[in-house]
Amino acid sequence: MIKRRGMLIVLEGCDGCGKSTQARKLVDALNTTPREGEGSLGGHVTHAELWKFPNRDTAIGRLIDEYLQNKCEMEDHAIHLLFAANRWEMVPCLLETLEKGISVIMDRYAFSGLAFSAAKKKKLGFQWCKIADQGLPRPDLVLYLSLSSLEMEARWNKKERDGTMVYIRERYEKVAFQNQVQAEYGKLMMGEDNWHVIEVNNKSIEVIHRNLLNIIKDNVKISTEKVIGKLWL
Ligand code: Z5A
Ligand code: MG
Repeated sequence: MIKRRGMLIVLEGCDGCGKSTQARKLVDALNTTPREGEGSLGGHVTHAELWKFPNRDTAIGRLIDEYLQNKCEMEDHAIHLLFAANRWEMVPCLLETLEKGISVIMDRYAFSGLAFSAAKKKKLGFQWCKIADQGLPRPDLVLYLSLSSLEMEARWNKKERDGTMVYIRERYEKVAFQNQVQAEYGKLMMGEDNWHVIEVNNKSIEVIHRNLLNIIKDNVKISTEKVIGKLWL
């Protein structure tokens, strides 16, 4: 019998497009989907965990949190490298989790790192931004939630974090900047076979959820048989 690993599934998109909402629902769905029979994933996914970047619980993550909340300033290259370090510090645990056959639903990953840094006015350079994340585990799927700027701004005041609603406006929550971020995401997805763009304007949470779950179901068998790849290598 083939030993299957877990899937690495990343949710990306602009601020407030519904990543955290959908990530939580996907984990719940994967953990309660019947293993066999109708509607099952054919026994390919054993269990799923929810991960999030930035991971604000580590020492590096706490620095990032202060920066995002405008409690401190940081040079653009330095904060970019901290975001990347915050991912690298979790890699051993991530690989171990996937090897155990547990899937990871990842709420933001290296693509946020690149899109947000490259969108800054004092451009850091797209290629320079890529280097710090090169070699990270490559996601099997990147689910990109595409939301218009108008709807995006309306949602900024009602965000969920760790199960509670928060009402803080963070550093990057400005429409012009988010439009530039979306343009950088556009460059990132070009030519990639693991990206799926999901239009979420005026769609209910439930409709989007079913859409995402179907994409996962279509890819689960093939992904869990493959060796995990390395990002941008
Ligand atoms: N950042 C970076 O610069 N470099 C990096 O390497 C990384 C990140 C990893 C913090 O991220 C910032 O860090 C982020 C990028 C930067 N800055 N910005 N902008 P974060 O992930 O912690 O960001 P956040 O503050 O939690 O926001 P968010 O994650 O972008 O929001 P979301 O998760 O996409 O949305 P949500 O919380 O699920 O939903 C927002 C609201 O909309 C909420 O009230 C929902 O109930 C509602 N919602 C959700 N779906 C729907 C639908 N379908 N219809 C109507 N309403 C909906
Ligand atoms: Mg979120």
